[in-house]
Amino acid sequence: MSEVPKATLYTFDGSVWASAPRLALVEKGYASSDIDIKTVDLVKAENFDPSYLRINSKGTVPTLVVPLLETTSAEVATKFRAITDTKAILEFLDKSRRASAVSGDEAAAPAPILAPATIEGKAVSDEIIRLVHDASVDPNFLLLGARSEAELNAAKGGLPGTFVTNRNNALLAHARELESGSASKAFDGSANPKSSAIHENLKKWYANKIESQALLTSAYVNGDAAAIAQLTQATTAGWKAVGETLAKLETVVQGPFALGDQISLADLHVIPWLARLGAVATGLTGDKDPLASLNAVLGASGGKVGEKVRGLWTNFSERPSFKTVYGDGLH
Ligand SMILES: N[C@@H](CCC(=O)N[C@@H](CS)C(=O)NCC(=O)O)C(=O)O
Repeated sequence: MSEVPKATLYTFDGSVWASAPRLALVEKGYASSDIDIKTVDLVKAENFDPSYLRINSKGTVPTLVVPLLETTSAEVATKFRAITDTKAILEFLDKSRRASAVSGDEAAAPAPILAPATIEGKAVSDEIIRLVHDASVDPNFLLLGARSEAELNAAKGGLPGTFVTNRNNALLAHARELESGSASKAFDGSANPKSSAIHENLKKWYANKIESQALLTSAYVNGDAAAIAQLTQATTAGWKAVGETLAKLETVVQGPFALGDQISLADLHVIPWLARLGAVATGLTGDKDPLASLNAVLGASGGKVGEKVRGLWTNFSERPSFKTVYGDGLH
């Protein structure tokens, strides 16, 4: 008997947004055998491999590849669909395990429903998720950003430096490989029009990605003075925006969790965002308490972590899901 096709989660332990489905798997009570987990090492820039871009053309994690149920009969090869957006992945994981019967274990506790139950709740949830995913408060940029030349020099010697350098080298190497190699041939040796189109698309993809990384590359790798000035300005603006977003979150978070007494999908987006910002702030201040560090970093632009958000963090950090994902430290 052939095995039931499983979903695969492409993830990375140090990733902000891949932490959201990892929290969800624990909160929903998924067993480790329910979903295959594959690591895409972002520090080694594995997300830029052509083989990964075929799965997720954005080259980001998380990705959840799910079997399409209607094609699972024995005669038809199973088809798969890739979900490449964190919000959609969490919604899928929430719906797919609504009842304990999924694992065939009737004695297992029923999985909690994490989607908001009311229209008003959904509006609040969507707003919270939109706020923390906004490009102006991108936690990945704030990891790599620097508010001063001194901060940039410290970052160069640490993980951000390795990350920017590895990404740049990987992108240049992939682009070079495409320049030198010809498009793959069809079985009969003739030029395969489909693969040559793929080849051209990949070339464009790498060119665009290199362009989108130009500011970081110029500041970190080339030490370009204008790029450093632009990076420090953008980073200072980013932290100011974080303060403003925290103030908005304070008005929409219900307490003790995002939507009230029960955890919900919104918490699973807020926690990874706060965890990363807390980790970066801890690195900048040397203070072990992530929220105190965050307040210290935000202080310069008048921002702070309010009581509702602090309560959400404190309550959530007691949960087994948090300990599973952040047991080795915040990232
Ligand atoms: N909008 C996407 C963003 C995902 C994302 O930015 N993931 C980061 C890791 S937390 C990533 O893969 N970055 C790699 C890159 O952009 O090269 C989502 O919400 O899923």
